[in-house]
Amino acid sequence: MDQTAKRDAADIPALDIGSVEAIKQQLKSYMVHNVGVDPEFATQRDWLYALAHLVRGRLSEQYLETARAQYDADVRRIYYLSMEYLTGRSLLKQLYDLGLYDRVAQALTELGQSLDSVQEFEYDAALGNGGLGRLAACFLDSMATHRYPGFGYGIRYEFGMFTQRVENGEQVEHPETWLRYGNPWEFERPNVIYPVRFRGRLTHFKDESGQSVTQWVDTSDVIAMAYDVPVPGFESDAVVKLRLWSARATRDFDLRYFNEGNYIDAVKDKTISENLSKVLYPMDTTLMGQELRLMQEYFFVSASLQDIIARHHRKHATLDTLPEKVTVQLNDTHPSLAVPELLRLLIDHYDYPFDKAWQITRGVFNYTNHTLLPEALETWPIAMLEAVLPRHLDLIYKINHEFLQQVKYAFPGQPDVLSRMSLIDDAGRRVRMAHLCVVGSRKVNGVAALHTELMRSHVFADFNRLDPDKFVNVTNGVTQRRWLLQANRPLADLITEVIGNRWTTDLEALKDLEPHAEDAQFRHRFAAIKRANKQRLAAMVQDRCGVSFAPDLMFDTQVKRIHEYKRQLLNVLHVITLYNEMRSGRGGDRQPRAVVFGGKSAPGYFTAKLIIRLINDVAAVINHDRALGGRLRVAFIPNYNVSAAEIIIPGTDLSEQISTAGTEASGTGNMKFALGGALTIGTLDGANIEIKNAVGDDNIFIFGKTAEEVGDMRARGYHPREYYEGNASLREAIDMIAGGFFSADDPGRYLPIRDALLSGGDHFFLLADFQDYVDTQRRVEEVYRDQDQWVRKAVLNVANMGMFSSDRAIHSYARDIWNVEGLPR
Ligand code: 4GP
Repeated sequence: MDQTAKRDAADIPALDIGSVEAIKQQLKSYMVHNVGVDPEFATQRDWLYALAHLVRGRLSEQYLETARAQYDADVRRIYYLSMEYLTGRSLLKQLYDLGLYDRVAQALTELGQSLDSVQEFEYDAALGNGGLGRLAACFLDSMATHRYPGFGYGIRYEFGMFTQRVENGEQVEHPETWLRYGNPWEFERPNVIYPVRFRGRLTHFKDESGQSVTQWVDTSDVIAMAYDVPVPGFESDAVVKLRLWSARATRDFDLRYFNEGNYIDAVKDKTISENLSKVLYPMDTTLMGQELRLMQEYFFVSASLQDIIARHHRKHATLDTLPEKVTVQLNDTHPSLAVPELLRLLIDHYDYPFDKAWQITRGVFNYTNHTLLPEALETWPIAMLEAVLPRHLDLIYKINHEFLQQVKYAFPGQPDVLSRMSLIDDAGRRVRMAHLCVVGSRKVNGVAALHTELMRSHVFADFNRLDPDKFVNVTNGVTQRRWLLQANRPLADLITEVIGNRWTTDLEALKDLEPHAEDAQFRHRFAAIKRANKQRLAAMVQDRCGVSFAPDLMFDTQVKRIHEYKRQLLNVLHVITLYNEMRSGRGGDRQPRAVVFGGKSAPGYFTAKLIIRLINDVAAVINHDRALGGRLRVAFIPNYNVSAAEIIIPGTDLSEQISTAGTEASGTGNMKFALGGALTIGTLDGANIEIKNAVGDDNIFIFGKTAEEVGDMRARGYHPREYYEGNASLREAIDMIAGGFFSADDPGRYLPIRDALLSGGDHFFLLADFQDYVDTQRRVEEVYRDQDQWVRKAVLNVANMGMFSSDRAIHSYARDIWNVEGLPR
């Protein structure tokens, strides 16, 4: 090739999308050339695909520019390893990011379409369960916006989070076929493939120089194939790549069987291999310990590390510099096998001696912990590891040996410390993956101040004594682009009109709103926007639940995964109490309210599913009780997901964040609600504490025992029955549930709930916090009745959300953990 031809090939062509007219032409062209449909007969979904492909084309241009700039600057790269990405829909996000929203809306209108309806055809990408998956999505957005050289790795699940339907009041899971029409955002990369090895056995021998060598042989292999999804930043021209792995069989058919005429067996192997990326495990903060899950974890970690190494090696021709040029963030312990996998690749494929390989490995990783619940800390049976990943088990033993030497030296004569810190549990039967992550990482972080403190003082107390500098806090954050700009455009516009738009990339700018809390006209407009958002939510509730909500009611919302520690049941006990008071007139004049619930339960979590059913049963009784005159309404919105959240959160007055203190690592819903102008009723748990500090005690409703008090009660002995016996309204509510008041067709249905509270020990201290919760709800009502005061507080909440941006979180990861800077514009 001559030089001119080379230069020509290197030019990245740019799509013309500068005007409405040009966009219209492009859309028609994409409709014909990519979708293959006559624009005259195209459906709304066809228009969605034409548009998505056009936008993806633009993102691809930007990605290539970003990649070139990063390569040339030889940047230190951030790799985010996560089993989960809860992205939701992407179309509107990309249009806002590229500054194309208005032009595209206009172009579609001129083509006889509407952006609003077209975007409804996009499926939510729900490759995650909840908190940590949504956090990963916000983090990619912030990295792209602030031009950090980030790169995400995960799994392209064919079936993401299940669709939840409510049938007969019960959660029923249906598979989510989000790929049915293809994912218009991804690029398939049949050339980017890596083998991932499983099972087999180890052989040991000495090489010519007398060094002992271990070989992993006779493995069964699966191919990991890449799909790339570009994630743009807001007005940044930078794009972060999310690379998702899909499992392929190494051979499509086993020819041996095929030749014997056994066609079915010939494809069986293929099916088994491809199961690896078939389905997301729908459990959050719980452990399931199944072999397929272990294999998924290893599958994506191995492919990702091979890819990272290949990229580094191409440029640097050595792996000695890996810690200098690469930092890998482990999102929870799910990718913990990355530690022994990197070690293995260095030793087995690049001939590093153990010590040097271990030194490199330890310089690369960092680990984020997302939960302290003991039942959620992953451990894997040694027998399973031995069968599935024998080489990794071998290396884990070596790491452990090395590490325990160091512990012995640091804490001489303390064998109990050794057994507490070991990577292997006391019975010698399981590997503690969190310990593996801590030992293999440079930095370990918690996700809110209290959580990090508890991590240092409890689960990782010994590790903290050994190496206190390793532990840091990075409080979670959320992206204001999705949760304010996109989900709450009227409020975003009002804010921009008043203080300018700096907040879109620097949320601290919201502080300038503070004086406007005193401006009656501003408050009036703010309140009108809330009212319109409530109407939008009411329409959704009507549509999905058949329940009417008048906008004058106080909209009181609890949406999140259903889990005992999050205490949806405490909310239900309050709803029943309110119902009893309204019916009897006992409680005086109460503020009418609409209570919204939403969230999924892990499919095998009996109690959580029973709580969903109870909510629906309670809702049915209350909503049909004419005596109430519509003063109390209750709805459970099925299939809570990112798209539903975008409507529910802006339409809420009161945000329920009521977990038992010391159990919710951070929460991020709490931040999204406050940013949307809701007031919080919450415990001193997770990031609620930091929200309280930011907005001030007068602008949040705090109740309940502190983490310390809960710990003391647990240590002293807690007797929930005393609360039951001593509190008439609590007793009445529990007796109604247990006596079949809400389940006349099956009066004993909720006995397990009473038993869990009264004889089972009430693990999450609902009864201890009940009265304080009820009293605090009364305070909420008093303030709500004074709308002027309420709106003032709501404005102050928004104004003080500056620190809860995922931008701030990413800047602190970059500074305190990654040691990386964003590229200049
Ligand atoms: C969640 C935590 O429960 C939540 O408090 C936190 O805000 C979120 O991670 C992000 O850090 N944990 C999970 C999980 O999602 O699966 O453990």
